[in-house]
Amino acid sequence: MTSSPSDLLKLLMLSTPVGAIGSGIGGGVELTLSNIAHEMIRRGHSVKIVAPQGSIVKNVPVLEIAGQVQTPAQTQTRDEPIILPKNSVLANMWDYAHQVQSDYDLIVNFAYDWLPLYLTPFFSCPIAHLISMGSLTDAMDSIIEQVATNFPETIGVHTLSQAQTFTFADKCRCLANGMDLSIYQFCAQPSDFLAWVGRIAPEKALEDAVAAAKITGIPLKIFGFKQNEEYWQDICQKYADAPIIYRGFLPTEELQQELGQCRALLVTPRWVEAFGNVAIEALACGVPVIAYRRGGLTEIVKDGETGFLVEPDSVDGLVNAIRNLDKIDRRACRQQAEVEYSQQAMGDRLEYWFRNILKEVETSKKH
Ligand code: HBI
Repeated sequence: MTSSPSDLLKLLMLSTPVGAIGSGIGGGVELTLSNIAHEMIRRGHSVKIVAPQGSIVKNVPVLEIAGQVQTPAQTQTRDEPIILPKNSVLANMWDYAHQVQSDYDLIVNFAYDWLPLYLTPFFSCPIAHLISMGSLTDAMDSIIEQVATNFPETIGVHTLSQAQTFTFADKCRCLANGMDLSIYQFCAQPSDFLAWVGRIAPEKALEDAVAAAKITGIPLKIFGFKQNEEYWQDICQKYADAPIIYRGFLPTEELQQELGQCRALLVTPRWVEAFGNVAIEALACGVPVIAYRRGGLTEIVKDGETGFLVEPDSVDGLVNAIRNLDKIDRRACRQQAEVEYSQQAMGDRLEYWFRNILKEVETSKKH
């Protein structure tokens, strides 16, 4: 049953297959999915989430699917073939979606995986794909391009810089991101800490933030899931005397409590961050963001106003920015989050995207 673009929608949202929602393995996309689900429900749409066993999303029905989790795409080489394990949770999730698709107006895919994109032409229900990372592998690039070409409007991304990592940037719809800012408390008077938040893995270059903490002598609080234990151990060995405190992977409520008290968030990506949820979380608490001038962060941080954009991979650049932090007004940081990244602002962008997809379906039916 398809609805006209202006009605309330029955939405089926399929999560990332790399791990349960709430485990942290899914990184930013876990938060993105939960925020979007909450905002769509607030607007009166009905939402059901399909996700790996053990997934939890507050106040949203989750259908948990068993099966073997998927290899994280960012650990793969560019020419790596598509890998589907036995009893793949990804395949099981999409088998379920195929069975129930006639109960929904739109399926929203949050997985950065080949299968959902390949299956798109075999579904009668329209599918909106929220692509959560930049270009990583040839197989993914070509299947995303195929869907972007054959199903116009259905490829959503977070930022222009993320879209520009693909050759078909013009076919991608930029959505930015957004979150429930009421969870994030503004903190005017910080303690003498710096913060780093994210999956602890090589592409996030935590070592640069640790090096900057060592040089400035300002303790660095590290929050996030230890995705790569060996990488963590290497940093601890190489920077044995750096003032770092590992705080673990905290739920949003606790994270924002500690993050808000920091003087700045350091964001040190080696890769093109599609967006930078952690940067919005920091801004929402009034915490300036010091980030490499690379990827999605360049479209978030207002250099000199809500933080600093520094020369990519330059620890000295980070140190210099840290020494200029008193130039930043913490209220300007909170203000930017409210204007650009509220749940409502994201909800408007999402609804507009969904309605364009459904309009496109209507028009293509007429021809
Ligand atoms: N890898 N295969 C795969 N599928 C995903 O959905 C995925 C991933 N790696 C990382 C990831 N999702 C998220 O952490 C980012 O999209 C934010």
